[in-house]
Amino acid sequence: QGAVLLVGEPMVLFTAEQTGDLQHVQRFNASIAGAELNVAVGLTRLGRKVVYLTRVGQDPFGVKIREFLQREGIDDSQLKVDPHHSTGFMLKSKVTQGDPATAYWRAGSAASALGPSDIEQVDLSGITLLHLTGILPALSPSAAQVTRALMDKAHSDGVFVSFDPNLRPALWESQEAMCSTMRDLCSRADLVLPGIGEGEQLFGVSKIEEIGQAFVRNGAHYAVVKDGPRGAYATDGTHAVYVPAFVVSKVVDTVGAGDGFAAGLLSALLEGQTFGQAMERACAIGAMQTQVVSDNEGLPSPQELKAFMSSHPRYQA
Ligand code: KDG
Repeated sequence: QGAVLLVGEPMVLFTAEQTGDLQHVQRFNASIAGAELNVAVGLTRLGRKVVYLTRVGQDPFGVKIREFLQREGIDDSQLKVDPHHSTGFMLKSKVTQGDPATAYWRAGSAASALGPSDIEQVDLSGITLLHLTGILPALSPSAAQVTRALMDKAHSDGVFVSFDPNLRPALWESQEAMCSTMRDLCSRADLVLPGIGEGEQLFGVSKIEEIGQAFVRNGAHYAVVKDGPRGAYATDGTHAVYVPAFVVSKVVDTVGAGDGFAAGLLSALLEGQTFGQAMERACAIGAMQTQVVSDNEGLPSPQELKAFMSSHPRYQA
């Protein structure tokens, strides 16, 4: 079984233990975040071999991230310690409804110092799938070069590339720069995983079918469009399938749901499931991840996934 390679920025995440504006919170709980790392955790818990490539600083946060990878069983041989930059971290507010607020300390971080030299030696021979998101190219020009170079290398080595736009306007100097880079990167992926809002921002269309078509016309072979608590839609430009989401009684925190979705989809596709089946698993894990405050603690083992899927109803319009 081939491994999955993910590249991105890991951060220590301090989640508020009390509701309210971040500047007034007195207690925070430390865990680990990072979109690609969340997907890595999800895939590993479902039994895939996963390699995570990044840089961390020579500091306690870097050590904490390495220990986390080891505990989760993620291959850390491509985790480099950069003595000249620090590990990034972030705060997240606690909410009773809606999306939480976040604040980042990641400008000039070790991961933003990733550059072409970090991937020159990377051997893709044991890799089946490369998964990247739009966060990596937002970190710095050199990290954007890494994103493109890895995608090109994957293509020439016959490695399937999946890409989640994961738009983070706060990390870009302008909306135009973000959108043009994203359209270019999305055109280079085999599979893209946008949300509805991302389709609207990148292509100016808002119906789920139109968004799927726009991403395929832009160059991806498959688009799987996420519609949050309602479900997801996949198309290759000719065929299409819509899958309703799983209903949960209460959402605790939406962050990480898209990464859970990606882990579910990719793990199932790698096992040879159809897009329809893979999207069911994706929707289930996305919903499970909304039940916890951490960005990845809701990602299930195969047993937990099975139990969830057999005990939760599906969304009905
Ligand atoms: O998708 C979840 C991520 O947003 C979170 O874990 C932190 O990578 C992160 C980011 O940049 O927001």
